[in-house]
Amino acid sequence: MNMIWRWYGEGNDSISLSDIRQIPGVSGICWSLHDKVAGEVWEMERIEQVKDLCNEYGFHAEVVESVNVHDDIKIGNANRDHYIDIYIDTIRKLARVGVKVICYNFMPVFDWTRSDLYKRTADGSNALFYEKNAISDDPKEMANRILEGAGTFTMPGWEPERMARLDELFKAYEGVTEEKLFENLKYFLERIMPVCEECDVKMAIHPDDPPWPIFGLPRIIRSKAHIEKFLKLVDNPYSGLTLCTGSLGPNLENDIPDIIRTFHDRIYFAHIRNVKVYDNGDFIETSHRAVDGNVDIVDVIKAYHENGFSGYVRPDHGRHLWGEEAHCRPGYGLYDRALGVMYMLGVWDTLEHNRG
Ligand SMILES: [Mn+2]
Repeated sequence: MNMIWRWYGEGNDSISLSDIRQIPGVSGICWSLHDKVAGEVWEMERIEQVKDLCNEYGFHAEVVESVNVHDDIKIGNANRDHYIDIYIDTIRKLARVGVKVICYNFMPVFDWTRSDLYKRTADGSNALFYEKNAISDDPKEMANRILEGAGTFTMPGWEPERMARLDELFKAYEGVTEEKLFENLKYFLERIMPVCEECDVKMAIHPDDPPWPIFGLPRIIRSKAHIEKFLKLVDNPYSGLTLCTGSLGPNLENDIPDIIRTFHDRIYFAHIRNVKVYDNGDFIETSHRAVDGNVDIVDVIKAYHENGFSGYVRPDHGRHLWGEEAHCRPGYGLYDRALGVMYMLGVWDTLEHNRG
């Protein structure tokens, strides 16, 4: 298990690399050029800057999350080859600084979705919350709420420039069914796979969050059956998974330890987090501890351990603790994610100890 930490970059994160260095067991940084919109060229100089900065603090920079896929590729229109060429250029550049895994998603229009970014919980902490009834039928209202809640931070997947074009985007996705979206994903992967093989960079798709269709848009990576279909779509070891327990978790039919045991050899990046699902289908993000939510995190770690998992792992999100919500990114405070790292390593070390 190669424990890493998602960091948004200098001036764009409340947490510093020197803070992260003090968390036991974190060996690398998961990063991106967050000011780049999908389809934009990544300059070699900027890439090298981040890599050098991470190295300065003793971290590797082998995982990028994300290189976002342009809507034209997901829609499958005439411009897609142009944007795939740019994507290929980015893969090649990232390989030059030693990047091994690129996380991406294939969700139409919206990335992750929540109704409340700072839901107060009984113990006084707060966390990301999804209230089914609060997700209105109007995607613009949803977008405004996320943008207001995020304050001065730009949230990945919720860039104001894209949100301003919502009507246009929804119109462009008309006719893009689940089947069509799978076809467009296949086209994209078939074009980039030769470059991934040549550069030894693995693509790791992130599941849809939440794991069901929203606003009538298709979502194709949200269950064991969808994942199986995806892996067969382009059956190449360079096309694999970012297995996010927090994204699959809100659907209680998803048996996540079973999914890990089934597909472990195609999982290159593990996102680990717990969620508590209420009887009415609402859910809230909780601490990593297994008893605090519906995802059996102990069994998740066991499933990785018994398969000798040597890929990258990160705490996915965390609650906001001890007042840090005043300045941290929603879901990306320091304390709860650091506690999550220690919980995961505690389980892992115990399993290692017992094996010896
Ligand atoms: Mn995730």
